[in-house]
Amino acid sequence: MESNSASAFDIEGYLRRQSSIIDQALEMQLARYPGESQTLFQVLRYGVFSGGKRIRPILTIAAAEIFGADAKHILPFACAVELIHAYSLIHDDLPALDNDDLRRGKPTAHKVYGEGMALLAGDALLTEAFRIMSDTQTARQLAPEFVLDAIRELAQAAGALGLVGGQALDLEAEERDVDLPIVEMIHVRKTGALILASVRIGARLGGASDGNLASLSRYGEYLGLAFQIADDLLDANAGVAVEERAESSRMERKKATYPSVVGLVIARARLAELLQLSLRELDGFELRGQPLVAIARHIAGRAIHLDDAGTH
Ligand code: GRG
Repeated sequence: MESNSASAFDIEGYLRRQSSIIDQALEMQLARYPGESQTLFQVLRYGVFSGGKRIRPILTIAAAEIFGADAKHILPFACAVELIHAYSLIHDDLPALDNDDLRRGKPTAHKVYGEGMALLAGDALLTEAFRIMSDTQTARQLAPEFVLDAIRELAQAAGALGLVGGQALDLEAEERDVDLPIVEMIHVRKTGALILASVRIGARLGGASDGNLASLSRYGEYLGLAFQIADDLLDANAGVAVEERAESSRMERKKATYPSVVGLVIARARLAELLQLSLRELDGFELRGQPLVAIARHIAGRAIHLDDAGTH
């Protein structure tokens, strides 16, 4: 039995509505960089408006709304989270890192605009995120200590102990065999840190008590790991054994993934366990926690219900 019910919640509709609100807010935040003027601005927009699901900023808004926050005050911070995500993907796709030609079914930024421009667009997005959060207009709407907390949370998640550190560990792991604790550590930093920060930033800006922040932090931690395991399970192409996935760039580069270390069955069981653990943390929020419940189920659900051939 799942510990929190969200069966009546229309998650598809909710995600659609929220991602359109976030797209509009991103348009507003990036309005100073008109797409047509300078190549750098075109690359920025290419990275941000190319079909991302906006899961992280949606988590930020959903966490803040638990505590009755007005989404319009939270949106700049949600945008900042998405810009960090967009930067990380542009840089991750570069030849020096994952060397990917496609992202969301489209040519990667460096394939379209060249490596130098893609590198600079990532740098600009990273910096822009912090400009947006520290903008005086934005900061005036909220208590200064909340704004500072949000900035620190995002800096921590993006930095050497988060995304960048996780990516560095991942790079080193290509050179050697890795065990499960190492794979988890990479996932927790590379993928989990930003998802955790997305939830914590929303909770902090919403004014969560210490106890509620602790529950939501555990939810974010479980969800962050679940997100990566689900992604790796979905990536284990339909009908092809994990060991044989030659066409996936992650496998070509001998990337450490959860299914490749423990196998599909155990990875799926771990994902189901993480989903239950994350949902348990939301029990106390009752109806107000429904969006977060539904998001966790949405992220984990598709990958848990894959069969061994990788089909639904
Ligand atoms: C380059 C500093 C730096 C970090 C890179 C995020 C990352 C670290 C690498 C990206 C590649 C990868 C496999 C990341 C794991 C996280 C993940 C599954 C990202 C994709 O997230 P989605 O599905 O992306 O939310 P969309 O396309 O919806 O925006």
